[in-house]
Amino acid sequence: GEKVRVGLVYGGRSGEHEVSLQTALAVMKAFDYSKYEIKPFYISKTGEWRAGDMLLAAPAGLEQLRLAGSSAIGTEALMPVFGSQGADEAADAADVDAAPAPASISSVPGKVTISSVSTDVAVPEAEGTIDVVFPLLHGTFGEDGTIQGLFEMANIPYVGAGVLASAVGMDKITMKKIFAQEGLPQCIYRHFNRTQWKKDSSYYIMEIEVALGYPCFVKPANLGSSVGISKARNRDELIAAVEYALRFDRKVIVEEFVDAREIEVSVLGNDEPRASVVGEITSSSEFYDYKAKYIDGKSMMHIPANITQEQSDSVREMALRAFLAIDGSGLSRVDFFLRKEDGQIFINEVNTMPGFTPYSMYPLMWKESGVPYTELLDTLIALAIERHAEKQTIDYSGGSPA
Ligand code: G1L
Repeated sequence: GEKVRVGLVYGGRSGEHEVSLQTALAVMKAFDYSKYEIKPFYISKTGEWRAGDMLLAAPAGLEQLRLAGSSAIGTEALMPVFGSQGADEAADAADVDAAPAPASISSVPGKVTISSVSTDVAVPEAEGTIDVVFPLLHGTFGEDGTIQGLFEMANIPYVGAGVLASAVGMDKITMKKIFAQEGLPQCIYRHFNRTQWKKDSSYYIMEIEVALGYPCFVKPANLGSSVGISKARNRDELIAAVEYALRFDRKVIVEEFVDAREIEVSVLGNDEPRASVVGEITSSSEFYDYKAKYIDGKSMMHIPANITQEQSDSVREMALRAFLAIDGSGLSRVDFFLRKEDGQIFINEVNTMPGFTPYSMYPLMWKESGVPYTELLDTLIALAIERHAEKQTIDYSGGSPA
């Protein structure tokens, strides 16, 4: 039958631009092209979007992914490109007036814009439409959930977490509040915003010293990357660490130091998620930082982790609870600390956009659990389509008569 048309969005303005590109290439190489066609969407570091031609086979290398030959498109252009498949149902469900106006993409030299009246060069509809989109990047606009919101508005199925889980997954403070409400064990922490710190730094310093002690870890609340994180061994270092973290976010979280092993689980599914075997990360660096993770390659993965059956069961159960608590969908990697002194398990974070090359922790834990990379892609796409289909059954009329 017909092949599934998958839009792959990658690049972006974040610091993980290159990681995203490498991941996109790995994903493109792993797809089964007898089942899928891939339409690449590249977002440059300046935030410019480029749409490539539909791919019937994997591209040879990274450079081709930058789509140098294609002209820029405005994000508005994504509405007809992505939205055409959902527009009919949307028009049926909504008032006729509220239905999206038929639109076309027109181009002026160097730029493509969208207009409800056809102007210069119209892109043939069948060329551009896609069935599902794979967003391989962090939020284009700084906070996460933004690109997911764009896909929601265009009514196109997309892989992974929705708006809420994506946003929660990026905010360490909100995430911890949800974990606490779910009764998940966590390390001790304090948090504040820039204004609170400016007004009351001595109060927060005292709180941190009494509740957490030294050393402690100071982090921007925003989990975009590990930039802005530092370890404080005394009051002077704490103040410097907070000021540093405030360069990257307006909210800061300070966590107690836990001498622990780092344990991770992959979760896959929507409302009935499954947990993979448990893995462990060991690092030679002082803490599992950006450099150790991506540059030095000093960290090591151990799958399965060398822990007891009881510990593994407990970690997997907590991972599923955490996933459901943040309203996860598609996938998440859930990270834990296993305290060395007593074996206590603490949840650290849920990552809705984990590393995703075939050599990353998330896919490797599934591989060890019997789900190879290509099957993982199939499952994620099926989950995206299922989730979208379920949403179509929801009554958004506000209860008004038909
Ligand atoms: F689309 C998924 F599956 F939800 C998804 C999205 C993003 C999986 C993994 C990622 N990860 C990344 O995009 C990245 C960490 C490679 C770059 Cl930010």
